[in-house]
Amino acid sequence: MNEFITKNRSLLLETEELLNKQIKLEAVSSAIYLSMASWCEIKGYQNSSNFLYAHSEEEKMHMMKLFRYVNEAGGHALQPEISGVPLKFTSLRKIFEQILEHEIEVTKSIHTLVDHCFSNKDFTTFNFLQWYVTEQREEETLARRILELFDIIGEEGLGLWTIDQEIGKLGAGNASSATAV
Ligand code: OFO
Repeated sequence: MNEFITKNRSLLLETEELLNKQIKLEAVSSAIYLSMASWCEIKGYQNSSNFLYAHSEEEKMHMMKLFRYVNEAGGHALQPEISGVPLKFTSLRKIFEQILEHEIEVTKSIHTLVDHCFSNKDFTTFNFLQWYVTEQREEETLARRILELFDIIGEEGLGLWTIDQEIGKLGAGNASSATAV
């Protein structure tokens, strides 16, 4: 890094490290959702599969927003290495339970970053991260609403087919709000 950039970098090294960790987490989210989409597709849950393919793309976009921000702020965004992505799943319900658990972890990680930026008076990054705070609230709510479908509709008979249809509708609503961002 040249002297001008070193003197003018606006990111603390610790902040850069945390942002790179977040980049990796978003990349992992994208990879897991892609794997889930594929499993749903071969099992015949076409609407859930479409929902998850779109969700995987969204997570990639979350990763790229962070990636570009780190370099713009004078840091170095690191291409994350990902391994150990699960390829098989036990049920449609289990997939959405795993998604909720995963998103709760992502929210915690974003909050750690926000807290760190506030404590270090990095108000620019703090401000940048507010988008993620709102996004995480929406993603957790969506995963909870999908899980409610399993309890309300039940999985017997045509239950799973109906749940898959409803997931398709929730996904379509979410896609239009995502493009509005
Ligand atoms: Fe759903 O994780 Fe991105 O922000």
